[in-house]
Amino acid sequence: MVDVIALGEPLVQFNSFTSGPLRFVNYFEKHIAGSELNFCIAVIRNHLSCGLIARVGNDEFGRNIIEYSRAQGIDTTYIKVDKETFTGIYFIQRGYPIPMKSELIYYRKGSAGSRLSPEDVDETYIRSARLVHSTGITLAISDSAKEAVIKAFELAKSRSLDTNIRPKLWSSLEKARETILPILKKYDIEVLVTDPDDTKILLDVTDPDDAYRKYKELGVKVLLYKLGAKGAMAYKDNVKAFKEGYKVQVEDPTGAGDAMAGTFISLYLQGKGIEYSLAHGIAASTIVITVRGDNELTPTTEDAERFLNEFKT
Ligand code: ADP
Ligand code: CKP
Ligand code: MG
Repeated sequence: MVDVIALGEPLVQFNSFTSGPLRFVNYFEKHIAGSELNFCIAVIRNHLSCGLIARVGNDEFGRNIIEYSRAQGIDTTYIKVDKETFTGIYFIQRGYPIPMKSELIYYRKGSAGSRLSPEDVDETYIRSARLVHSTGITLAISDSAKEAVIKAFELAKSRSLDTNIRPKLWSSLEKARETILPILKKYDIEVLVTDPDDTKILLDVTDPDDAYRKYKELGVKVLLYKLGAKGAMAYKDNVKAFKEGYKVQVEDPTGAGDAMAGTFISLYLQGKGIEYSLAHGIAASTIVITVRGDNELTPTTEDAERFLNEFKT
C-alpha cells in the first residue's frame, strides 16, 4: 500500500545532445520519463511512497522503464507488461526555434502505455492510497486510458490533476476542454495543477485570481498556477502565495511542471502550508531545468531546503 498513486504513460525519452533542429542532431541521450512517472519520483524524493499504474511493452524499453522506476523507489506492482505492442518513445528538440524552450516529438500512437484501461485499476490498491494523481496527457492518449482515470477518481479518497494539455495529443482544443471540464466538475479535486495557457482553453480566462475563482466554483480546493520563468502561485481558502522564478541557465525545461507538482502535493499532504510547498516546488523545478532529463535531479526535501537557503540570483 502506498501514500500516492499516479496513472499515466511512462516513456523513453531521447534528448538531443546538442540544441537545434532534430535533422542536425547526431547524438541523443536516453532518459526515462513521462509526466506521472516524473511526478512519482518527486513524491518519493519528498519522503512519501508512490505507485504508478501503467503499461509498457514486452521490449527492452519496457524493461528499462520498470527497472528504472524500481530503482527510484516507485511501487511497480501495477506496471503491466502488454505483449501486444511497443513501449512509447519521444525525442526532444531543444532551443530551436525558441531559445530555452523544448519541443517534444512523440512516437507513441498505439503504444502499450496508451492501452492503459480500467481493468488495470485495482480497487483495493486505489482505496488504500491517500491521493490519486493523473494528467490531461492520460486523458488524451486513448478512451481506455481516460476510463482508467475515471475509475480511479471514482474510488479515490482524494485526487489531484495536472491539466497538461498537449495540443499534439488532442484532435482539437475543444475536445480537450470537453474531456477535462466534466472531470473537474464531477470530482472534487484536492489540488489542481495548471497554467494560463490551459486555463484559457478550459475557462477562457488567464488572470490567476479569475482562474482561482472559477476553478473553486468547480470544486477545486487548492490551485497551483504555474507561470513558467516568472514563477508560480498557489491558492487555498482565498489565501494566495506567489514565488518568483529563479534566473538560471536553462538546458531543457521539460519536466519542470511535474517536479513542481509532485513536490508541492507531497509536502501539502504532509501538512505543510501552501507557501512552503510552493517554495519547494519552485526549487525542484528550477534545478530540473538546468539539465537534460526530467527527474534525475528532482531534489529531496532537504536538498530543496539547501537550494532555498543558499542559492541567490
Ligand atoms: P510545465 O513544465 O508544466 O510547462 P512551467 O513551464 O510553468 O510548467 O514550469 C514550472 C516551473 O518551472 C515554473 O514555475 C518555474 O519555477 C520553473 N521554470 C520553468 N521555466 C523556467 C525558466 N525559463 N526559468 C526559470 N524557471 C523556470
Ligand atoms: O509538463 P512537463 O514538462 O512537466 O511534462 C513533461 C512530460 O509525459 C515528459 O516527460 C513527457 O514524456 C510528457 O510530459 C508528455 O507526454 O508530454
Ligand atoms: Mg506540465
